[in-house]
Amino acid sequence: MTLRWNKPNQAVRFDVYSSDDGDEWEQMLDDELTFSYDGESLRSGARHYRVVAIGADGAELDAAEVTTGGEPIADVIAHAESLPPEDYTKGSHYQLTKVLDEVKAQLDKPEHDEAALIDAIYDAVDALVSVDTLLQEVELEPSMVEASTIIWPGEGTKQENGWRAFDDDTGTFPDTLESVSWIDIEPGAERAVAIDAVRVYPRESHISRANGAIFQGSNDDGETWDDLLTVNGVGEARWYQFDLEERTDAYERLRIFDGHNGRCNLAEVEFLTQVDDTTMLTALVDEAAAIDRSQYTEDSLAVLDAAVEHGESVLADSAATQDEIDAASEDLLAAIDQLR
Ligand SMILES: [Ca+2]
Ligand SMILES: [Ca+2]
Repeated sequence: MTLRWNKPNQAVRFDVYSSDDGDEWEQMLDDELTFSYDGESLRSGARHYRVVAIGADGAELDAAEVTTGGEPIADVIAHAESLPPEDYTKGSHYQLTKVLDEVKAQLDKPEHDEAALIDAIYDAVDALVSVDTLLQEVELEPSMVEASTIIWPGEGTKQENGWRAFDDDTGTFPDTLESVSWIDIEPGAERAVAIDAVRVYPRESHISRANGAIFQGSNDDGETWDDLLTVNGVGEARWYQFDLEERTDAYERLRIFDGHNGRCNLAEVEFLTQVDDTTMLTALVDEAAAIDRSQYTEDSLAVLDAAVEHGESVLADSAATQDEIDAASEDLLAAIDQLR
């Protein structure tokens, strides 16, 4: 919240006061030549401000008051509900939906603390975790990487040249001998992995050479290549992340193809793959463990226990797919709902 005002003629200094109730005032600025004041943004309720203009002789020339307020709770709820679930981990978004359900239930009661409910929503929104936290760098080894030529002007090996894009040093970069060149990455059939995003750091002295590099994948030993991404928009010496529109196939071979005389000058490259999202299932297992069992029937607890046991086995299974994880979450959610 920023308060701004104009300078009346003859005013040389300003005082600013704030108050929660309009009766008791606290001085925030004392005799300052400024035309704005940064106050704390309010989540709920109201706060009053009073700006006093002072003349050269120290006399009060003019004063004005304003009242600021937080958003109405309906707007806070609407904003929280408008956040796209796919941008966040399933578990963190589930916690937000639970808070919103609870807030709406409370709002129906005559004696509710609206400020506390608004705080609870803000806290749950703050606690959302970006889905980007599930992106993991694909681990490569020097033996998996090879450039199409040795290092310009005629040094090292093709492997050493290619590895310069993966050596975790933004000061080193592949530099090929030819205007059409490439870097091959061969994770192999067993380690073939689907790609969700690519991060790139350009060569600092030749930044624009990164633009035009084409990331490709092949599953027929390099006979044919699928284009996955063309780098563009790189203009500074920093990391750029390119999120692919959809997850690629799992490729046994990847290639960074440079047909624009950029000499494969990418100082660093990271292939990112999204790991399965177990946050919702984990949250539900924790929620089930915290349930007061004395409140429920043995039959309904038996259903819950079976769903928890299955959920824990899915969490422990490193080969479990996202569909299996989601199905276990739904079962567990239903088992919690059916408690009687
Ligand atoms: Ca790296
Ligand atoms: Ca490097």
